[in-house]
Parts: sequence; structure tokens; C-alpha cells
Amino acid sequence: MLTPKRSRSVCGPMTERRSRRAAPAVRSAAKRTNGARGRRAVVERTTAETAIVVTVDLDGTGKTRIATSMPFLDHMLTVMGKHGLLDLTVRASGDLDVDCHHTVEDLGIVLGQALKRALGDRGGIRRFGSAAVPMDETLARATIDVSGRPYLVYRVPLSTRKIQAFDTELVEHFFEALAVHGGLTIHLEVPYGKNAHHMLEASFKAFGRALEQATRLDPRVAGVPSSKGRLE
Ligand SMILES: [Mn+2]
Repeated sequence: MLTPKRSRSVCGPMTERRSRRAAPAVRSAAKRTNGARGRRAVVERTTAETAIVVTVDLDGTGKTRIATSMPFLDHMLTVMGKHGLLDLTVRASGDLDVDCHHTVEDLGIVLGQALKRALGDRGGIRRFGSAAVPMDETLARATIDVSGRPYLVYRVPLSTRKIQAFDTELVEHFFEALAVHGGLTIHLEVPYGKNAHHMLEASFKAFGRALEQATRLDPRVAGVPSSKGRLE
């Protein structure tokens, strides 16, 4: 497996970067274990910039094992899994010496692909989910439609650009990639708040909760929950 060098600095100041290959060799492998064995998926994706493996189990209990080399993002994905009762493992390494950007965006892509595979034809699910999660002075609201229609509305006005070395604007890119590759409509709103850590943490928790609701199997839902008969 091609493993980009892991940077010791976590998205520190831009330093001299390795030359990027002209044509990144994208290797991607995916396995869906849908059906009797549960709604799980494993997706592995390696490019010249990042190497990422994600496993998800939609019927989990919130067990997570996250290692992205970005402590703040590890924290966010951990709370998302925990409060979304999503079993989630993430192993990511990337060219963090360039910037966190590639790794964060690619993580959104791979997690989106994993969710999509684990959902299969999206039959029997509730489809919509919404959750409001407070954290001290702030409140985050996530409303999602597991529709197959990728769309992100992101209204999270932060006054801080960095949390330690982590660039907070990357969170929007993460959710954008997740929406596109997971086939999800995601609305994230934080109407008020002061502390950027709280505002983002509440957002990840709310998203996890909303995803848990929307992906629940409901025995009253016969087939794919769409008047069109399919969600893709
Ligand atoms: Mn925290």
C-alpha cells in the first residue's frame, strides 16, 4: 500500500512540499457487507496525497477508533460516532505538511462512500433525521435527508479560524464531500454561540444524531422510502 509520509507537524505552517505526482494513482477498494450480516462497509482509498481506510457499521453502538493525525478532527469524529451510535474506524495519513486540506476532504469522500455502500438501496429506512444539540452557550442543528441528492447548507459562522493547528474552514469541505459522496442532503446550522470548539463539536454531535435517526430501519417503511421508488 502506498503510504504518504505522515507529517509530524499537524498542519503546521506551510513548509517546503514534496512535489506532487502529475497523475495521482488512485487506488480504491470497497467492500459492502450489507444484508444478513448487517449494514457495514469498508472503503479504502489511496492516492498520491492520502491513504485512508474507513469502516462503518450503521447498526453499531458508537464504538470508534479514529486516527487521522489531526487531534481535533479525531475528537470530532469520535463524538459523531459516539452520539450517532455509529461504529466507525478511520485510519488516515496524508500530506499534512502541505496542508490539512487534502486529508480532510478525502476523509469526507471516503466516509461518504462508506455510508453509501452500507446503506445499499436505502430500503426500509426512515430517510429524514433532525437533531438539535446544545453545548454550553451554543446550539447546533442538523437536518438531513438520506435522499441520494447531494446538497450541503452550512451556516456555522465561526469567529476563530484555527483551533490549535486545525483550520476550522475545512469542516465545511468535509461535510461537502460527505454530502456529495454519501448522497446526503445536509443542513447544518448554528444560530448562536461563542466558542468555536463548542460550535463545531455540537455540529458533529447533531449530525451523528440526525444520521442515526435517518438511517434507522423502520418495519413500517415498505421498500425504498420515495414516491419514485428509488433513492439514488
Ligand atoms: Mn471537546
